[in-house]
Amino acid sequence: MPAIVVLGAQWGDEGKGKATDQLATTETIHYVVRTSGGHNAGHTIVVDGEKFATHLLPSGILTPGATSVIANGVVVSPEALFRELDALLARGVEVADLVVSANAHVIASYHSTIDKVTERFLGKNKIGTTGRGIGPAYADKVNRVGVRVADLFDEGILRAKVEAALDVRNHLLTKVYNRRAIEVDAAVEELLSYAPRLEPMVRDTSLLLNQALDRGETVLFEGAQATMLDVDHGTYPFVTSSNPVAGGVCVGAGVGPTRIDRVIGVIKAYTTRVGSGPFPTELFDEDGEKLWKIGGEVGVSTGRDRRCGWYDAVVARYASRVNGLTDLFLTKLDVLSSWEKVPVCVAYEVDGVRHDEMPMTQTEFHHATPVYEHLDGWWEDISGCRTFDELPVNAQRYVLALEEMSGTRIWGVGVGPGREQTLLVH
Ligand code: 2SA
Ligand code: GDP
Ligand code: MG
Repeated sequence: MPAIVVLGAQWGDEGKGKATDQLATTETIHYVVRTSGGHNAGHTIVVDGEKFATHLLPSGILTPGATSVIANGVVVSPEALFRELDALLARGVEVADLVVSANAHVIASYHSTIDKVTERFLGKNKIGTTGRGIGPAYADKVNRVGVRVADLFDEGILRAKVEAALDVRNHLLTKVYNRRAIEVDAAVEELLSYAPRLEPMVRDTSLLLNQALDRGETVLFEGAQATMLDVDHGTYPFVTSSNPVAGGVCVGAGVGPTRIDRVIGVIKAYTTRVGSGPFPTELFDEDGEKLWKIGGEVGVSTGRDRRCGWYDAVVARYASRVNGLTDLFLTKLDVLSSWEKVPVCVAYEVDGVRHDEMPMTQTEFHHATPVYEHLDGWWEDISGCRTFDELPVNAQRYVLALEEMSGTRIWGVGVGPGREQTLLVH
């Protein structure tokens, strides 16, 4: 299987880090590639009881022998990149080789300032961003005033680009937000300071990856954020500013769609969401609190509490469709032990009309209420199960019912955060 995509099928934090790591332990992976987002991601991997969190770095950084790639579609904060690398090195981790695309856009500290100021300005209408500057950096890219990694190595070009970017930004900051202007000299100096350490990592990553695929090597594209946070296919405007869906992988890596062999959607056995925006199965009762508590639902990058709700098969079917999923990897089944009945959303009702598929408009989605089917629960602790057959029969039935409702085969099931806590279903 030379080109495999792993992506989020819900609103993020489904366990993509664990799924990526799982693949890396069962197959020889030559490259692990990030293609969208930035250090707003937080992917957790637990190896021999030791916990690691990656943000901008691909999880493959922990897989010796695999090269980690930050491709053109990513927005790169050099400051966050080095901070993350240094933290791993300080823990004595053997980090894999890392390459960064010359065409990736750069996040400077002014992007993060603008992100936070904008959120404050929006008040109760805020998106609930991570404040990492992701949206402003992608906005500069699309406005054609972005700074790319290659620009850090030519001071003249860098200065001209920063001037162009700050011209627009400073107008907004001073005239609309009533803030001080950002100084061009300070911004250029900040960005130039990263150049010497970054330069040896910079490559044409599209060429690198296509050549690797030509040789028959295995490339794993590791998604960040998720389908429902996609700027086109998610709950706009409560989304991130990139395309975390499967199609975004091709754009974000410079790899054609005909090269992708397998697309794995990672999905929790229930649902969580961070930040603002609609979430039909969200719970505001003791069940929600129980999921939050047992699931440990706290953001890996910002420490924010995640909103919790039941599994939503409409979202799963939608994710299968827009991503062309070949498999699902179902995580956190262990969290559901100890419910008499487990509700699963099979459709929505919008203004008295039943919707079996995602409603066409966001207005309808905001008004969607879940139609639940109640599946039999189980009480046993399943975190020690290592084969599908060892699961209590109701847990097996739950997995198979989800598979049927979601329309995509479930390849693996997570029963705990550890590398070994995975069951293969098929
Ligand atoms: P942004 O910062 O512009 O990308 O925010 C826009 C929306 O995207 C959501 N978002 C996320 N949702 C879940 N997990 C994310 N990563 C971290 C993690 C989150 C954390 O893996 O734990 O630590 O808080 C992530 N990144 C972006 C965000 O909540 C906004 O709704
Ligand atoms: P990602 O952003 O999709 O990589 O997911 P996060 O790392 O943000 O959040 C997933 C959380 O669930 C992490 O704390 C993981 O260690 C944990 N996790 C992943 N799979 C399982 C599982 O099957 N069971 C349990 N209990 N925890 C899991
Ligand atoms: Mg996460």
